[in-house]
Order: sequence, then structure tokens, then C-alpha cells
Amino acid sequence: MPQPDSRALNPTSTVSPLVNGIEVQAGDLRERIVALRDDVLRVTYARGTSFPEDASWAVLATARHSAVPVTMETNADHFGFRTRALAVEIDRSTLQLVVRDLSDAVLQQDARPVRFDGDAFRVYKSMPRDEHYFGLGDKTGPLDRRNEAFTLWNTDAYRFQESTDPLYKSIPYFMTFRAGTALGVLLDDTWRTSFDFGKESSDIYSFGASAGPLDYYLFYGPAPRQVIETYAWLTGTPPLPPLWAFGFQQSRYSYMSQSRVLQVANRLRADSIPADAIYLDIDFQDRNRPFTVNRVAFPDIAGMVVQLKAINFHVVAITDLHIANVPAHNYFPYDSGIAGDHFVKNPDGSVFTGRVWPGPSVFPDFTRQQTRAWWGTLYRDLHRDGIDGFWNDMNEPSVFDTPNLTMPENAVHRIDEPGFAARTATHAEIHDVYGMENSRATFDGLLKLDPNSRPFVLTRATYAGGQRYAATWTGDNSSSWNHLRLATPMLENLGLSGFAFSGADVGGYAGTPSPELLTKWFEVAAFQPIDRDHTEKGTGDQEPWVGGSDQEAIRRRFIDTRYQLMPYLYTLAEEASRTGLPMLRPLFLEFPDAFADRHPIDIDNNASGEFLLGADLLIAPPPYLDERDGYSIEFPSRDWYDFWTGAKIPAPAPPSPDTSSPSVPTGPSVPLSARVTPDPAQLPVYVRAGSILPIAPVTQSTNEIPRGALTLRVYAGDNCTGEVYQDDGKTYAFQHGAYLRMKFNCQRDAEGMHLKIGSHEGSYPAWWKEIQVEIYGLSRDQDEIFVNSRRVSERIEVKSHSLSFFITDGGTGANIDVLAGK
Ligand code: MIG
Repeated sequence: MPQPDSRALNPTSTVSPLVNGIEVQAGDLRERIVALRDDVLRVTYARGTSFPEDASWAVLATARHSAVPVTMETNADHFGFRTRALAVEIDRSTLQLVVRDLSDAVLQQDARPVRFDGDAFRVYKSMPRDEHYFGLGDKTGPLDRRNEAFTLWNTDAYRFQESTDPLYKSIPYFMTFRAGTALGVLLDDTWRTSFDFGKESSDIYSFGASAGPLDYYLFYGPAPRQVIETYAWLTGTPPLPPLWAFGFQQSRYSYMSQSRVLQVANRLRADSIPADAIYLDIDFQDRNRPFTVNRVAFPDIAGMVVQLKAINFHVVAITDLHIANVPAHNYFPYDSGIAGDHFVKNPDGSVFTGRVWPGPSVFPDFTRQQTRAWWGTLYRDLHRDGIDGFWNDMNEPSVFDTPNLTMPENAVHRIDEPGFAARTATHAEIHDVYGMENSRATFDGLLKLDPNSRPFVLTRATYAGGQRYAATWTGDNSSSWNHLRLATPMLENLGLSGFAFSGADVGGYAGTPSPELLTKWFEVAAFQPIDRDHTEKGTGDQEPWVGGSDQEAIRRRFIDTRYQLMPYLYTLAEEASRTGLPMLRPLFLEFPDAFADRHPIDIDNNASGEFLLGADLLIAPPPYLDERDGYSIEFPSRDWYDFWTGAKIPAPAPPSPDTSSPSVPTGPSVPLSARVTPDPAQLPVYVRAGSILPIAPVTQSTNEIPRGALTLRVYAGDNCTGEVYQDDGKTYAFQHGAYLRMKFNCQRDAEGMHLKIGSHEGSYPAWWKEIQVEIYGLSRDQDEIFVNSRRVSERIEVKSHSLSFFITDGGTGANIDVLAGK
């Protein structure tokens, strides 16, 4: 059992009040707690004379420099203060921290003094029995991190499995959730960090680092949504990607020639499978050298791109960061990189080389702003050739011939960065931010090349805050049913950790999926933020037609559905870009109060495979996806509809008083459930009662203007609202008013339903002239429809679960009344 550092027990501690917090000193240890906002605290420790440099790769300067005044509250036992949301106490003798809400309920408390051990430190917190832990990006395992421990050290985890740790990304942030109350914790330390949620000790969780500043942020909900929005306030929101990024994306390692790329794209069109992007993996390059083209296999990239654009495809090209170490070969990235002194060094001052795909390679030092600017210029030719998206792989960084399979920890970076003191830093400090800074250099470089186009960058490695620069995927998964299952909690936790735009390789990367697995993967991924089919070299084909026309028809139907939902998806993407709320969500995020005891519903066995797309769609694959037995779906609230049929999910029969099973639970602890039988061709999807979903006619790509009406599917119920957001999908004109936003809401009363269609906000024109209103959940005798008090009598269609009719949308909104017939 480690002994607490004796300095932390110094009884002669002193306090200095600050306007926005306090600073406590005990021996040569100092602890400073300040309020950035009433609900956001920053906790920093100084060992010796000075606090760490106030600089961060993750946390925005605007947030770090925010402050609110606090009220001191100090007594014989503790130093403390209060904000308008939180009460903070530090024990005078142990410096242990307790944070309470204003009703005096403990939100978080140190279980032991902070432990220092050389450069390392560890923070220990009490772990209540009913507290749950989420976040840390796409670490594997169950959604809830409780009882698990994790290391953050970016790692090329080829063929990772459920127990593999560490993985590609380091996002040292988690959310605690207890009885409906959420709190965020961000440990802003870029060195190797670790998190233990009760694995070592069942009533203590802890986090720590091998070195670096002890500097963490605590932020209070109480709702989990608020914690996410505050995390975005601290670390930034993801910029709105181009619309095409939400289309279906086709990839493989690698399409080996220009003709093969065209063939695959043409086949998607010939088979009427909607798609928006096709990828060039490393074999499009000359001898794997980044920013070159293999002119034998790809004789005319620009011409190929023109042909692909003509059929509405966008091309994404991989651009790994390792630069071939080939002096005097007219290889511009190397020559210009050496000339500009852009590469990471060995301690003796020579340039570090390590073997990767191109052979011996050198590594840009992305912690230097001028190196990032240089990196950005390397995109000029591919960008000029019309390539629209870029893929930053291998940026943990992965190195094949070093003992640690990355750069040696003593490799030397030279930080030259606004907000940071110019200094050298070892790779041990920079490792976990290296991939993020690589993607930042790419994003910024693309913006510089074309300031009015929204870049699409996909990165594998990243750090907290990396959402500001790139979307991400979960790396080298496997073609197995278990990996399809794992993708859901991975994407959910990524979303809770700031990454709203993420996906897992559809069909799995390592291995070849059975036709049934590939089909089910297409079904589920149609409802995930990034829908990209990708596989490894040497595996079987994995395009949507593989496995026969019956399978293809199912996959097409789901991709069609994704394109019909595109207005909904894009509206969610725009919301994410403003608020940080992820597109794909665990259920507790929207329904923290599903149960009387307010536990997160996602930890229940019957909900463990479920996820939400936005607030309105619940996707409920079998908890184990190859399962053939029936399973129960648990809903987070009372009223839901079947997305496919429009039928209302029947409420469970009230318990009859004369049954002899008094132990069956009823009431608010069991909101709603349904029993389903798995079907290889179907996926259970439900809509929250009270949703208004914007739906488009199917197109073959997002470039095509949909033909026909916008459909609004209105699902009668409480809190009935919806929204649609549109813009040109490409540029930043939306920031200057060229967008279209419409809000909808509905109400029910004794007369019937009243639906309000909001007027057009913004100047971007709608592609539709008419709106088809499709109302679900009305009783059949409600059939008199009035639009702005004028009776509608034409093109009314009554189906088994819906009533539909058309209105013209001139942009000024409409009041619609659907009244019970006489
Ligand atoms: O060592 O570029 O995760 O998606 O296809 C393999 C080839 C390098 C790993 C990526 C994968 C990509 C592959 N890359």
C-alpha cells in the first residue's frame, strides 16, 4: 500500500484567497482551485516553486482564461469557497478535495491525498456503488467503464480485440453519472496517463500520469447533455463537415488502379447504391511515399477525379505522416522538410529515422506551427487534382523497427506554438498529441488552400480537442459479429468524448465477413455518423454487392434509408458543430431519468445493444448480433413508434389484479418494452413519440438535388418538436446567413392535432416547393385538415398508421389543424 506523500499531510497549511478561487500551500506543495464558470473548476498543483505553464493542446485559451468571482468559506477544518453552483472544500491537513452542489450533496470527493512519486502522480476519488463512468474515447469493453482500467498511450493496435489497451487515441476525459447527476473530469496531461474505475479497489477510482502537470477540470451538469456542452466549451466543437461526408463511403486497402476505382464507383451507380465517396489507400502512391502518385497504376489522377465527379463521387486520399528518408531523389516532402528543419530529432541533434511503409522515414514535428504550415502546403497538388478529403493514418505514430513501435520517448520535439513557451519536449510528452497535431496541420493546410471549402479530414490517432480538426474511425477492427457489437459502445463513448463524427469500418477491417454479417453491418452503420465500408489488403471483396443480389437488395434498402434520413442526419451534424452533442448517443444522454432510481438505462442487459441517433431514433440490434432467439427491447420512455411501419408500440397490459405473480415489476421502473425476433433482413428502429422527422426522397448522392417534396413525419406525442437545417453543404456561406432552418412543433388537445411549420430562417433556398405532412398516431376519425384555416381536400392519403397530405411551402410557415371529423 503506497504511503501518501508526507508533504500532503503538513498541518501548517496556509491559504491565499483569489478572486476566483483559492490557493493552499502545505510545505512545498501548492494546490490551486479556481472557478472558470460557476459550474467549471480547474484544479492545479505545484510541486516546488511554480505552477506548470498555463498552456494546453486541448483546452481553449478562452476557457482557461475565464473566471467568475467566488465567496470564501473557510473554517477550522477546511479552506473553501462557493460559486453559484458548487461548494468546494479542501481539508487543511490532507489537502483532500470535496465538491458539493448547493444542496450539500457530494458530487465528488478525494478518497486519499494525491500521491506523488517522482514525476508521477495519482489522484484518488471515492467511488459510490451506484456511480457509472463514460468517456475516454473509443476504448473497448462495455459502455460503462466501471470495474475497468485503461492506459492512454496512442498505439497502432492492428486487429485490436475486446481486451486490447491502449488503442489509437488518448482522450483523458470521462463523465461520472450517478442517480441522474453528471460531472465531467478532464485531466489535461499529454504524457502517458491511466484511469482505474474500481479495478484495483472497489470503492476508489483513480487517475494519474507518468509525468507532466497535475491539472484537471471538473464540470458539473447536472444533466449529461450539459456536461457534453461544457466539454465542448473547454475543448471546442467539431467544425461542420461537408454534406457528402454523411453519404455512404466506399474504401478498401487498396483499390490498386485508377480503372478499378472507376469500376467500383460505376458499379455502385449501376446497382443504384447511393454513395458519395471513394478512397485511395496507400497503393495509389509511388513506393508508399506520401504525396506522390504511382503513375503506372494511376496514370491520370486528375482525369479520374473528373470522371468520378461527373457521377457525383468525392475522392478521399490517404496521406501518411512518415516522409520517406530519401535524400537527393527529388522527393519534395523530404527535400523541403529538411530545408525547413521540420523533422523530429534524436537527442544528439540528428534527424530521427524509423522504418514505416516507405522504408526508412522521417517524422514532421507537428508541435511547431511553421512545420504545420509547411505540411499544409504539401496538399497543393492532390488538392489541385480535385481530391476532396484526406485521411491521416499511422499517426500514433506507428513505427515498425523501434522497440516501442513508435518514436523513442527521448526523441526531441521543438515546441513553437502560440501560447506555449518555446522549448524542446521529449516524445514522451508529445506522443499522445502527435496525431491530433498532424490532423490539425492537415485541416489548417486545406483551409489555407481553399478558405471557402469545408475540409474533410479523417484521423486515426488524436487527443482531447482533436474534434476541432478531424473526424475519426475506430481503426483496425475485425470482420466478426463481436466487433459489430463492439462498434456501438466505442462510437457512443467517442461521441461522449467530443467526437461527434465517427465510424467503424463497415464489414470489419481484418478478415472477410460472411454475407450475413456484412449485411447486418450495413444495416446498423446506416444509422451511425460515418458510414464507411473498408477492409484490409488480402481479404475478400467487401462492397455492397458481394454475396449475391438478395444480400445486396437488403444493403441497398438500408443505404436508401440513410439517404432519406439525410436531412435529419445533417441537422444533427449542424447541432453537433454548435453544441458538441454527438449524433450517435447512448440512451441515458437523452433519458437520464428513465427509471425511478435514475441509473443509466444503457447498462441494463435488455438495452445494451441499443443506441440513439439524435434524440428521436432508437436503433435496437440484438445485444449479440448473430443471435437467432427472440430478445427484449427496453425503451427509455413510455411512447414509441415503429420506424418502419409507423405503428405505435403497445403499452404493456396493466397487471391484472387476479394473477398470482405479484413480483412482476410494473410502474415507472419499467417504461416500455417489446419482444422481437431477429431477422437478417430487418433492424428494429423506433421513433420517439413527439418527433418530427425531416425526410428526403432517395438520391444516389448528396450532390443530387432531391426531386419532390420534403416529408415531415410527425409522431404524435409529448414534447412534439423537430427541426431541419440545410445549406450548400460545401462552403462557409452558412456563416454569413446562407442557410435554411425550419422549426416544427405540434400539440394535441380534445379537438385533434395542431402542427406549426416554422418560417424559413436564413437565406438558403429550399430544394422543395411542397411539404408532405405524414402524421402518425391519430385516431382514424380525425380527417378534417386545415392549413392556415383553409380546408385541404386533395391528395389526402390514409394508410394504416398515418394520414398524409401536401402543403405548399412558401417559406412563411403554416398552422395546420387536423380535427376530428363530425
Ligand atoms: O498498417 O493504409 O488503419 O485503415 O487501410 C496498415 C493501410 C496501414 C492502417 C489503417 C487502415 C489502412 C491501412 N493502414
